[in-house]
Amino acid sequence: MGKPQPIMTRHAAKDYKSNVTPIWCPGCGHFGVQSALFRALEHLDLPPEQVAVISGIGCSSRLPAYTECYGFHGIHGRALPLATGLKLARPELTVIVASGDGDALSIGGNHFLHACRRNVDLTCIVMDNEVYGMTKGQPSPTTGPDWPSKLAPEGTGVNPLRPLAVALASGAGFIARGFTGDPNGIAKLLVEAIRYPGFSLVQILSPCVTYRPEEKLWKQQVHGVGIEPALEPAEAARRLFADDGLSTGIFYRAALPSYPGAVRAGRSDLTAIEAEFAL
Ligand SMILES: Cc1ncc(C[n+]2csc(CCOP(=O)(O)OP(=O)(O)O)c2C)c(N)n1
Ligand code: SF4
Repeated sequence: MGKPQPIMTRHAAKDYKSNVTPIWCPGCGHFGVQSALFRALEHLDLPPEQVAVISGIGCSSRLPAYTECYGFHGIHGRALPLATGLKLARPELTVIVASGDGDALSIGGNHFLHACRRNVDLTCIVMDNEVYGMTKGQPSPTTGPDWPSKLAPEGTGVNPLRPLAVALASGAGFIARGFTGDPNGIAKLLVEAIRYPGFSLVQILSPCVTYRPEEKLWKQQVHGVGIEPALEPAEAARRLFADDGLSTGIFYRAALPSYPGAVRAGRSDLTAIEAEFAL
């Protein structure tokens, strides 16, 4: 028996990296997301031209420019409808949304709900730093009630939204959380999420070292979810409501029919469609 041969991949992580230098602050959590995404794409050996990274506006939303994949740096909060249209028109592409907690859950909150329930085969990454980083530190929907900022010196007094629970209630079938300090762990989550044949949500705790330096402590606080993904929504809901917001892993993976699949199946029976519209 000879030595086991390493599995050769055609694409290496570096092949997905563009020559645009990120302008993120040194130490920003979003660097870890970029690196994890490239590792996941390498693992899946997806040709860069078969991948589209779609974003809105925010520091997190700059990610498409830093990849060699196709991309669209769109309008604040509108990455999901853009990505949905692209996936329906070009179902052969792997479509990934790069978003922030502000982009996905504040201005884009309505689109988030409907992307979850439509179950189009997309992977939505929400880089959650519990702040609007790009516009210099305003509270976002995931900011805790007591965090003092220039806009709300005594805190907003408003309870944070729970993105994973909202996604579950809205019908998403794949729900996970990662931490940017563990790029290998996030890469594994992203591989699973991209393979999932429907809408997959990966919230990634991604510290904003400039406006929320205390988030560097997440490194000591995150912990694995320590249990296999729930298969039923009621069990997933129980876990998500008992969760402290710092556990990482896949919470829920359901077998749901994805929307483009249904559209393709419908399209294939042309005779039936013609008969339906016959005068
Ligand atoms: C229609 C519109 N409203 C507001 C803004 C200003 N704006 C740009 S980015 C942003 C928030 C970004 O926060 P987040 O998505 O959490 O990303 P981060 O910068 O923290 O990565 C806001 C409010 C805008 N560009 N367009
Ligand atoms: S402002 Fe915050 S989110 Fe934006 S690049 Fe700097 S550290 Fe990252």
